[in-house]
Amino acid sequence: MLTRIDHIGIACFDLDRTVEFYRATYGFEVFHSEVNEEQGVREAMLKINDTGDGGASYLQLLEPTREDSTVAKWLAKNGEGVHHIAFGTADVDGDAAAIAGKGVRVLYDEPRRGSMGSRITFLHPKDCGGVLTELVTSADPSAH
Ligand code: CMX
Ligand code: CO
Repeated sequence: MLTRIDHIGIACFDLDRTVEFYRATYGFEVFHSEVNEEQGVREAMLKINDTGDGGASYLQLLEPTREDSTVAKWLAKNGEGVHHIAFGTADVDGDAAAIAGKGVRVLYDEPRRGSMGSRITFLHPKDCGGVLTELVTSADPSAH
């Protein structure tokens, strides 16, 4: 069951400049940052709020680390902006299978590693009304 908005992914050309915009404009601080080479991104997670199921909601600011990454390709076509939304679930495997059964393409056979040790998969934007949609199971069991 999808229980919350885990994060909104925002693509940018310059992560440090974008982090500074969110700090100076809204007062949001970086909760966590990492490089995910498999996804081809350098990212910063800004925690916006804790949620009733013990989880949290974040903004995920994404800068590509290589030209052939999905985010680099998207930025070249669209410029900076909202790249994807992510729903939180205790069971990414079960929810992905159930959604695939409804005819929506799930992009990975098995969930991959996401921010903070989470397990993630994606649904194809062309099957989701133009919205690239991610499913996330947090590494922290108290988040569910
Ligand atoms: N949102 C909405 N539509 C998108 C999109 C996005 N983020 N990315 C691509 N599309 C659309 C394109 O506009 C294009 O539509 P048209 O054919 O109408 O022009 C179509 O999907 C195909 O796009 P493409 O540019 O040819 O790109 P690919 O098919 O090579 O890749 C996708 C698209 C979704 C399979 C790829 O971006 C992907 O695998 N994404 C999942 C992984 C990811 O995004 N990782 C980065 C974030 C990591 C994280 O969150 O931790
Ligand atoms: Co994401």
